[in-house]
Amino acid sequence: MNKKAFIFDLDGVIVDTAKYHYLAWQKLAQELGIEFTPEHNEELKGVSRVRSLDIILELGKIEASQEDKNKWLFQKNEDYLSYLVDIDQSEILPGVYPVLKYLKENGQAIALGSASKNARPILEKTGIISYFDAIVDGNDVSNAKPDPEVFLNAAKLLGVNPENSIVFEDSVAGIQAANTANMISVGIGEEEILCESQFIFKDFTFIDEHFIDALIKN
Ligand code: B16
Ligand code: MG
Repeated sequence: MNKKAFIFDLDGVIVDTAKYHYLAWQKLAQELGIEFTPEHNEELKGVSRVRSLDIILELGKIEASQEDKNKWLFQKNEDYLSYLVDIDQSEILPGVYPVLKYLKENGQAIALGSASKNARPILEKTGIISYFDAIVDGNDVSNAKPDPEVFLNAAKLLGVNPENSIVFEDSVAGIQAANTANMISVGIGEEEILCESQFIFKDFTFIDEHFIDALIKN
């Protein structure tokens, strides 16, 4: 049997926590008097917390001390975590669960490849952590997406070559990371934004078993 590595990004792919990141960043931006729109937020998807703050401060042309930055990073994360208190499996995006189940039933290797340092509690709360044979998150990497480190580590942990790995991603930085890693990139979201991905689907409800079978066989 062909064994491939299926690597899932978290925010915006498995769960819709991207909206909570947005709300938490927007609150901080407002407090700092910076205009922060959903368009700006696209640039933050898949990007580390530290880099996200820098992007927002650049937007507002604000130069800050490390002390202030640490304070704002903490505050943003506290606000973000407050949205996660009550999350459960209803937060899993449509079509994701059947794909995870199908992959498991067909003996495929599954990993998480996320920039988030909050990934594990999210997988636990949504009840799907047992589907993952490996988890690589923001606590495990030194180079953020678009660097391929997170996906290369995930494939390595699964014992599968990058060429036999498939990445599901909703961010431009993540698609670039997958392409650089020499993996198959599957964009989840809008075609205009994720035009660098090899395949693109609006969401997981458009991914059927034939597509998964083809990825496994080829
Ligand atoms: P945290 P992903 C990313 O997760 C988010 O897309 C990005 O917006 C966020 O800044 C980053 O995680 C860090 O998250 O603050 O929880 O450590 O999409 O790579 O799963
Ligand atoms: Mg994402």
